[in-house]
Amino acid sequence: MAVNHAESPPRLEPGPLLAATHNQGKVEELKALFEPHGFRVVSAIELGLDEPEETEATFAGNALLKARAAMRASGLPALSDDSGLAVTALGGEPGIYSARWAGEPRDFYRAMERVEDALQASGSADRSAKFVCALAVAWPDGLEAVFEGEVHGTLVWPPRGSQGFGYDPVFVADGETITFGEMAPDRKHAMSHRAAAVKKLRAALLA
Ligand code: ITT
Repeated sequence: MAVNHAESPPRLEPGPLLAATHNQGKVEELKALFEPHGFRVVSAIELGLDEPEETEATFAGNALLKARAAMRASGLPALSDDSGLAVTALGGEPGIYSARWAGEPRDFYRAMERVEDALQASGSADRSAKFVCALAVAWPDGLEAVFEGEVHGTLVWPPRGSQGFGYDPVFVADGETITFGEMAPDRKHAMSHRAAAVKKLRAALLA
């Protein structure tokens, strides 16, 4: 899905690209996905930008909010990523609250355990889930665009693997036997929710 708030959004010109995220795992993945196309990804962490409060109710809304805040703080076109794990038997939770389920300071083993406990308590045998990623771009002239990607799979317990970040060690994509946590980064990048969103963004905004 591409929700273009612009009649015809400008092209993204290869060069420096401000990644409006404070999550180092996302920065690494956005680098791997964009740098082969001529971009040099600079993150909000490197620029010391403030982290805005995520007050919207959707992935796309929060992605736009983060891109807008970084664009205003830097004066540069900004790319943000709002993403999360939506578990079918939990009615889509933790969804936009995926980072918040890890508490402060963030502890993703605890977040994965919380998902597993909720699944057990639900009594459901359905362990299906999906990762969702909304990528938003905000330009200094006020134009904006959002692109969403998903990957469907199953949750396993206990967690397996130390690659990736967040909930990767409990997620097995459909058709795979190993978790994203056990998978080489290039292979995850060929099938992930983030890669699906990047593909749509590239088709719309890159020459
Ligand atoms: P920013 O807002 O600064 O970008 P964040 O970590 O707070 O960083 P989100 O609010 O979008 O980002 O939270 C998304 C969470 O969902 C993230 O912290 C991960 O735990 C999880 N997540 C998203 N994509 C993931 C992926 O590819 N693999 C594993 N977990 C992922």
